[in-house]
Amino acid sequence: MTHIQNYINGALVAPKSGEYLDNYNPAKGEVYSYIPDSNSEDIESAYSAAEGAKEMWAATSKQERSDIMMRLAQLIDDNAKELALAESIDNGKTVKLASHVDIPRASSNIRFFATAILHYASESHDMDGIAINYTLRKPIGVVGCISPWNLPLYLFTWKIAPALASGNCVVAKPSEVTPMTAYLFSKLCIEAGMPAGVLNIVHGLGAKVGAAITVHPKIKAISFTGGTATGKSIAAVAAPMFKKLSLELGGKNPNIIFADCDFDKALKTTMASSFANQGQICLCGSRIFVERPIYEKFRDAFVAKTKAMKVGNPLDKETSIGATVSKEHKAKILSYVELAKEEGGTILTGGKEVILEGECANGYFIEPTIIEGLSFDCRVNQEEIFGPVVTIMPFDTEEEVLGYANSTEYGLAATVWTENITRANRFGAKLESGIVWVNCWLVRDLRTPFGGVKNSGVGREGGFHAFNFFTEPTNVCIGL
Ligand code: TXE
Repeated sequence: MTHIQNYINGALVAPKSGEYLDNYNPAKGEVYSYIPDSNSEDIESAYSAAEGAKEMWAATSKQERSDIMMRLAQLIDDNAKELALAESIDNGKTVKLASHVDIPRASSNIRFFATAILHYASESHDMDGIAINYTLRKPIGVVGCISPWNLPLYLFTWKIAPALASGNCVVAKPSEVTPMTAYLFSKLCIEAGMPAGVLNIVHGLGAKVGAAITVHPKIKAISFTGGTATGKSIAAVAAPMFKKLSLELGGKNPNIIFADCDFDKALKTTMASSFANQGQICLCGSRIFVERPIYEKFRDAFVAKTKAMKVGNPLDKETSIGATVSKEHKAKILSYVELAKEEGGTILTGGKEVILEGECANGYFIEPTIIEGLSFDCRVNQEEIFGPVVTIMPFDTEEEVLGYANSTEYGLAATVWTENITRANRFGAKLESGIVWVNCWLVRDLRTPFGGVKNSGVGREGGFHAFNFFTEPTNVCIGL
């Protein structure tokens, strides 16, 4: 079985401890590879490699940095089939989703920032003959990128691409739950001619390796995507060290469907926004609010389509719901279904684990689940479940549903379905959310600011926002 290696100073190396952790295939519930059980010593050697390369990389022209990254993007495309299969096996998502979303977006991320850097500029301020100011935007130096298990290569590249393009060297830690594609990616970095030390990938446990990055005195910025609780612990360490922090955290996103919506489009898209990636996307709409005149019609159609979804082997092209990512996460999701019953909910469909025949008999599968009859402020409607579980309820007025939508501690993304564009603009502006989709979901322009408010995070990724995070401005004022 594969022993995943760290990627440090341009080479694939074993962890200094020589220790490895089990890496599971969630569709089979079995160990299929091993991941380095790295520690702070591995982080120190990754940091030293990055420190040793940072002057060179910062002095490398934007065009040369872009060229290397474009070669890397092409190598992702050339190896898309192998990467999609690896992502599916490692995460439990369908190979269909990995092929259509995860891997193409990984190369888009690299390509987008490799080209955006060629257009990134700053500003100058003329003081009417007294002085002229110009702003330099210099790379920070060595930065830390920590990414989660739900969209492994997609979110890993989303973080490292702007950091690298803007001239930083990176110490990166993918999730220990899904390390495989970052490992395969490191081999592509070698093939693309990425200079040694520019990108370093250290695998291992968050509390050991992620924490070692966060606390390292010379890693001056941390870009993190993951759970809100983890985000809090990272901030507690990094803030007193005056590190720059980008935190993309959890969500509990409302999907608000007005009676004047395009019914068929709203229903079709709600299937995806509810259950894509087994509901393990921070942007999924897990709280569905439907205006009363169409509530029963929508609810019944939604339940019928959900019952028809196939839970199965993620490698089977007929499968629409794959495995949840781990035994522990499956148990967490099912515990919320039990809580929903205690809080007075009715399970309209799903709610149980699925035991498949054959090679996936020990996998971590859950039925897509719809729950009705809960109050807007119960725990199941306030806490992030991060699984194929949604709640649905009717509403009568805009004010009522706005209160429901804004009632959680989160504010990442919201979806609004209405053909009334005046209402869409008025209502959308009142939502406490970093992203509002109207009559669509997960439509992504990589130039736009991406991130949440409240407990969904701090800062914005995407486009020049990402470059602003990974650079430090210096204002130079020339007296005339
Ligand atoms: O995230 P974690 P997980 C939510 C979702 C999920 C919960 C936990 O609710 O159930 O977060 O998921 C590293 N210092 N989202 O376990 O634990 C860890 O190794 C530094 C939403 O994936 O936050 C991994 O690489 N690093 C989210 C990364 O942090 C630490 C997507 C994320 O791990 C660390 C995924 C520490 N103390 C989960 N502890 C989204 N917004 O997309 C862990 N890590």
